[in-house]
Amino acid sequence: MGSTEDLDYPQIIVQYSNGFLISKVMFTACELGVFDLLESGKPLSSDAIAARLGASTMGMERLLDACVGLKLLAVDMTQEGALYRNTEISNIYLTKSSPKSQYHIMMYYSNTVYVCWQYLADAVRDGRNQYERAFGVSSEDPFGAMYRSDEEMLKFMAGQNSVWSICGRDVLAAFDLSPFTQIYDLGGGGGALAQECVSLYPNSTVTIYDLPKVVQVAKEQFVSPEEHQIAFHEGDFFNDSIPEAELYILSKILHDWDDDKCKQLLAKVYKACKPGGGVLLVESLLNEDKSGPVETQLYAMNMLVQTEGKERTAAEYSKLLEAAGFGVIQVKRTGKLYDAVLGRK
Ligand code: ASE
Repeated sequence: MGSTEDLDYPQIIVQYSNGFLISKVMFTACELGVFDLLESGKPLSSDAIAARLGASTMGMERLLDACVGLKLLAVDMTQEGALYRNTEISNIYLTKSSPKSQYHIMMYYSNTVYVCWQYLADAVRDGRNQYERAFGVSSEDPFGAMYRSDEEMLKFMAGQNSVWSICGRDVLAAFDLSPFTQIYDLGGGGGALAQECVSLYPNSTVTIYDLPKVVQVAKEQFVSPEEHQIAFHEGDFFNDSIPEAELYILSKILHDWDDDKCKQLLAKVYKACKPGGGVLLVESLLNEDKSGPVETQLYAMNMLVQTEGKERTAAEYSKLLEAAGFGVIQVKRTGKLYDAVLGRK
């Protein structure tokens, strides 16, 4: 038959049905601080963990056992009973204070994205984001909705920053960007990608261009004033001017917008760009026939639920760049979540 699928026990159906249970177990263990408590390396009993985290023994024991099943925790049977400890992966990615921590993006998924996905069927029927139904806020301006409170904005910025702590270097190293010293990161948010950029290209200065309230939070909470290679510019890139520079980074920006808005923005960037300069798109690329990667297809669903945009193929991004005037377009797939497309003026 050529299929490994047992039709009496359809593994993928079971796995996919349980997918959200798995996500929620991991998110909840993060939220309650299980991995942070076990970071010191000392194995603890479920009683001790429950007491320290102010949780019920019964609930905590069940959560810990599920984490063991998911290989997010390990357990040792001792005379004192079961003792739980972090795995190496949990120590690196699930604790709050690790440099590669994914804690903040998980909290954003768990508390915001998860709520929007409750209305996935409505999003498919309506063809638009679901802020109205999910949070009772107008969905006309997607970033007005996403940044509906300072707390939501902060959670989004911290979440995006955690993504760059594991993907930033690869997308910036995909091309040799050392000829560009004057760089603008449009929609640069919390600045983690800018920080990777100045560390990888020590001769560069990166200006984070973002909405005034985003820039304020970035300065206060994310980028140290000692970071002299990073500057800030407050503005709305659709309505305000974009200063001249050699390279513009648009990382996960175009996927938030429809083709018309993307063309508007890229035309503005082209005008501002120095001759010989360029634009670097950082996005998760769909295969040309849209057959995958599945992570990108799922992100495309999320763009439907949360924004006005979509995920695109390399050819679609190239067309947008060409329409704005950019030439010599190069595409580099990194093999990780985010890829890079470079266009030159
Ligand atoms: C955006 C990126 C994200 C807008 C909304 C978003 C992410 C989550 N919500 O530009 C991060 C990427 N992850 C997914 C699921 O798309």
